[in-house]
Parts: sequence; structure tokens; C-alpha cells
Amino acid sequence: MCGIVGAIAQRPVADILVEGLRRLEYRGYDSAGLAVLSESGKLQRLRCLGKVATLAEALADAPMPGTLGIAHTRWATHGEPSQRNAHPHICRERCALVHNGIIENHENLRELQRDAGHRFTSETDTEVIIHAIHDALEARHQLTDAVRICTQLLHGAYALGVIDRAHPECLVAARLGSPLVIGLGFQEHFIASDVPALLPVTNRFIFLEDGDLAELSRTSVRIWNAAGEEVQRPVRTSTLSVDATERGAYRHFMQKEIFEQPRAVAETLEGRIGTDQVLSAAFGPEAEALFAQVQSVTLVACGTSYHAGLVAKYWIESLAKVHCQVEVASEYRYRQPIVLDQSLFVSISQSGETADTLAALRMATQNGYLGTLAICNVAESSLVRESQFQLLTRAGPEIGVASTKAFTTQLVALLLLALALGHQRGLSAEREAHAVQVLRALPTQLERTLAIDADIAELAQAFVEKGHTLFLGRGEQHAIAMEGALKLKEISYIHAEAYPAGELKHGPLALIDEDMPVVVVAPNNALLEKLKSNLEEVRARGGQLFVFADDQVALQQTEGVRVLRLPESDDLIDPLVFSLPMQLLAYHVAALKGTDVDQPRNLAKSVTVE
Ligand code: HGA
Repeated sequence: MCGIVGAIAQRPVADILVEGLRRLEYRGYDSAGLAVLSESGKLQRLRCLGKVATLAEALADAPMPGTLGIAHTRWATHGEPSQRNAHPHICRERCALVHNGIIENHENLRELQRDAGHRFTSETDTEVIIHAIHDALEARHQLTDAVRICTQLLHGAYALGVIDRAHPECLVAARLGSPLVIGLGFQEHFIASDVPALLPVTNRFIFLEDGDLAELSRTSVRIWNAAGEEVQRPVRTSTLSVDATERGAYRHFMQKEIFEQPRAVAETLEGRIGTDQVLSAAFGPEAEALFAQVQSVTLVACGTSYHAGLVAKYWIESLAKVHCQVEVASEYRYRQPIVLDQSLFVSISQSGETADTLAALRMATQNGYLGTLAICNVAESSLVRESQFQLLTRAGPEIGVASTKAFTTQLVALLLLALALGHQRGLSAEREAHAVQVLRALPTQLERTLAIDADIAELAQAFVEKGHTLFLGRGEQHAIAMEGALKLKEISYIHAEAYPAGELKHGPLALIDEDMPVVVVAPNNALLEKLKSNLEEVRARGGQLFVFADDQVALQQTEGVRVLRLPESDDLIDPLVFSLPMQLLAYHVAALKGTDVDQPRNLAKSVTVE
């Protein structure tokens, strides 16, 4: 959340900064701004309410020449989205700052600074940072030292980019709890919240660690760790192409990402399954020994990743016969959970920077877990670095705020985990071999399932005018119903709730009428007959049913019951297969409504704040 870009170069940087923001816009898009130091040493600043495109237009009207600058796209936490709250924040026309994170002691600092004569121009928590840096600069500290002194005053989370009129050769960055990378060019250096921002200018990156402070000039990069020691961090070359973050011929990133799923799933499986078994070494060389000891699993995540965890509970219990609990990270981190003996802690996150999930992992490392495993889409993320074991999903960059391919690749990773645990705990060789075969065919199965797209585009008409929708499923499909409801809420703004179908009669049935479409996830499995009875209960009360079923399900399309057929698939992978129509339904409803599919209101991706 919130995107930061900074550049120190031999060439004008304003356009590089704005292009970087455009590529980070998935992180926040309520306002945007940049500050550039002019050749004459003046701080120029431009800030706009709204999206980066508005900023780009304003910049075209009033160019900002200069070779040192910082920029920001905001997802407000403190203070409404407005021009005055947009970053960069400036103190006395001298120094400027962009910030991602939350300063928890901002009220105390604000009071002290006000008493000391500072005038506040925003309601943000961020503004105290630039005043503190200013005061250290006025006390004759160099910019890097001033930022160091300031960070010692801060409680909370931050990624910072700072420039100062008196230091035209210097861009300073710092991070604690929010991500920040350095991009290395030839006689030019950059900072950004995420790699894609800088792909047009470099493919060489340094990933800052928590507590790091960095000083960038045109020709050098120096980094100090949390203990103040100068350190060398490894330089990594990104294999991402600039195109990987482009929309191509698709109308929206979300649509592109839905259709990328067969490939993303195939890549996530690559090298991780053998002829007839899961290759446990894919989790790390010592994973096999660890899995042999596991007696219980705790899965912790937020949002869509949490839904992936809910599905995995069924797999882990049935395949590995291991106790499994699934927790929402923002709740778990503030509980005093009982950790069972020989318990494995598994965190799930697309970005690996999700603040609550990261905090839960940090708590878990103190709580006597047998081991920690991260399932994540970003190799260099904090979650991956701080976990003992990792299994990377290989979804590629996901730009649409509503997660799609990150979710299905998480499901694949979790199914691999369930099988690897099962392998150590008596899962029969035949069952494992069968699962591996099914997984191998999964990308093709998903490809075939996507052929339902045109039917769903037509079906979406029935939802556009509705204000509420109910999603039903049983067993692991309840989690898929939850994910379907979440997708619809996120991008179409239609209220949607998911229930285990058996719970209908305990309350939600009261809501049913012809204005409340009911979406049902109905694969041909052991619970189908029970589910059918629940559908009768809806029909008997005039509810409109939209049932996603596979070819083998004996269900008639009748008045009030619309049946959408998916190609028959194995029970094991049904949660993956049935995720696709849920995503497509939300997508087409939102596209018909004309909402901002990729950047829905009030939301942002990569939730790096609490
Ligand atoms: N707290 C700052 C930055 C917000 C942020 O990082 N969001 O993800 C603000 O509200 O401006």
C-alpha cells in the first residue's frame, strides 16, 4: 500500500518517477505527487487528488526539470484523500519526504513539534517525519544522519525516500516494516516499493532489510543495518520483463490474470512433482525431516489468502491426517494462542509484505513452533526471508487489486504441502500417485474450464441491478463460495455473503426473495445430494438459483434454476476449478457495471499497513 519511487540520475527524472508510480498504482490510488530538485536548487512539488494519470497531465502542463526527485501514490491511512494530505510532504521549502507505513506515535511528536514552532499543513501521520528530519538538518547533520536520528524517534512502520536542497547529490531511503528496493543503473540509482516500478530503467536490484538506511548518489550506494554497521546487500537480477506488468490486449489486468492461471499453475507445479510423488525437497533440503515430525498445522493469512487456507484445512486433514487450524492474521497476532506440540506454522501471502501476516509470523517465531513455512509470490519479500521454509508460488506479477492467479497458485502450493505431509504420515502410494496425475493435468483442466467465459458474460446481466447476493457451498467449496462473494464485493460493490449451505435454515433463508440471487458451487462430490436439498429450500421460497455444477451432476435447469456446466474434474482439484467461474462472474458483473475493475474504490493491493 502506497507506492514510493525515487531517482538520482544524470537525466531528468520526472517522467521516470511518474512511470514508476503508474506501475505501482495497484498499491494505492487516491492521490499522487512528486517533488523534484531543480537545477537552481529549488524544491518543486506537484500533488493531485486522484490517480497518477491526473498527475501526469498536470506535469505535462508544468514540467519539472531536475535530476533528483521522489514520488508517491497514496492509500490514505491518516487524513482523507486530498491534495493537502498527498505526499511528498515538505518542511520549510527545504526538504521533502515520501512515506509508506504508519507512524504510531505521530500525535506525541506533532504536539512537541507544534510547541517548537512547526506549522502543520496536513492531517497525515507522515508530516512529523519531515519536520524531525528538518530539525536534525538545521542542527547541521548530514542528510543521512538526519534521517537516522529521525527514525530513532519513530514508532511504527515506514519506508521513506528523502531529499534536501542542501544535498543535491544525495537521495536517502530507510525501511522498517514496509518494503523498499534499490534499483541500480549506470551512474543513476533509484528506489521503489516494488520491482515492477523500475523495470523500464533497470533489472538489477538490492532488497533493503528491516532497519536498513541507504544513501544513494549518482555513482554510489551505501547501506547501514539496524545496528548502524555499514553492510553489503546482495545484488539480484530480475528476470521479469517490462511486458509482464503490461495489460496487453486485455481490457483489464484482472481479466488478463484470470486467463494466465493455467500457465501460472503449470509454473508453480514445475519441478515440484515427480512421476508419482510430490518432491518434498521443493520446500527446502530439510523439509522432509521437518514434515516427518509435524503433528499439527496452523495456517495464518488475510483476505483471499485466508480463503486458500480454509480450503487447505480440508486437504491437510484428509490427506495428511494432521490437525489443522486456519487463522485470520489480524486476529491471531493479538491472541494468546495455544501452540500444540510439533506444530508447523504456515503463513500465506501474495506480496509477502502483508503487515498482519508478517506480525503473526514474528510472533510465531517466539511461540515454540516446530518450524515456519511461507507460501508466497515474492521471493525477496520479508515473509520469505523471515521464514525457515518457503514454497514460492510462481504467479508472476499480479496487478489487479482483486487477487486471482495468486489465489489459485496458493491453492496449488497448499495441496503440495498436504501431499508432502501425507507422504510422511501414511498417505498411500496409490493416492499420492493419483493426486500427482490429477495435478499434472490441472493446467489443461483450467484451460478447458475458462471456456465458460462467454456464458458467464451473458449470465452477469442477471446480477448488475442487484444489491445483494448469497453464495453457497459445502465442505471446501464453502471457502470457494466465500472467495466468490469477496470477489463480487471487491469489484462490483454488490453486497455478497457466503454460507455453508447447511446453515441456510439457521438464518439467511429469511433473506431469500427474487431480488437476492443465490450462487451455488456444486461439484459432483459426496455432499451433492445434501446440497440439492438446500437448493430446494431456496426454490421453495422463490429464490433465483445460479448453480455451477460439473457435467456429471444430475440437475435440471428449470424456472428459477440456471445451471452452468463445467467440465468434469477430480474432487481433489474442484476448489481450483470452481474458483474460475467465481472470478469470471465478479469480473463480468463489474465490467458491465463499469466500475474500476483493477483499482476498486477504497482498496489497494499489498496491505503493508495494519
Ligand atoms: N500513513 C500515510 C501513508 C499511508 C500508507 O502507507 N498507506 O499504505 C498516509 O496516510 O499518508
